[in-house]
Amino acid sequence: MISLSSKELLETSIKEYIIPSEKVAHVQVGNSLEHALLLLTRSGYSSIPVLDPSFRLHGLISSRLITDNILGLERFEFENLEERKVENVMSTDFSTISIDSTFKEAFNLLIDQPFLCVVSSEGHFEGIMTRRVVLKELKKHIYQMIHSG
Ligand code: 2BA
Repeated sequence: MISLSSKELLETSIKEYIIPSEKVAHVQVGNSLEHALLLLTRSGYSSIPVLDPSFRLHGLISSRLITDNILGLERFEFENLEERKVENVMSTDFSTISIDSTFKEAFNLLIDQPFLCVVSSEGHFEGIMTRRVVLKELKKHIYQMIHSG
């Protein structure tokens, strides 16, 4: 592999670092909190995207948002999990990136978010870019610099 300078790496397209949509665990807008909690628990992820049937991104749902939502005065009201919907609980305040974004843009946003949803100009969900992928790439880059210098 040709080794890139740090500047070149920062300007690289994110295309090759994306986890494609078909490999990303997600829920649908109309799903119940019970379904979302089951999926989050089974997948092991703490937060996942919320999509509609046309694969448009609507928000993010996490175990923390769900447990917060069913927290009563003295106990968790688990009986509410079935009737409450993901779309009323999900968060919508987060950054996304486009398929044409650079590594540098993703890198800066991944300081504050563990993953970024990649959305096309038509609003379609293309996949995610995770902190892990960026850290792995930076590790490779730093090792190459050490061994070449
Ligand atoms: P978390 O679920 O909080 O996971 C934090 C880190 O723990 C992940 O970092 C990964 O290194 C590890 N991890 C957690 N669950 C895992 C699993 N089932 N298999 C393998 N490794 C697991 P990142 O890989 O940087 O991911 C950052 C965040 O991106 C995750 O945070 C999760 O919210 C989301 N994510 C990653 N891959 C996903 C996928 N295939 N589907 C849905 N969400 C995903």
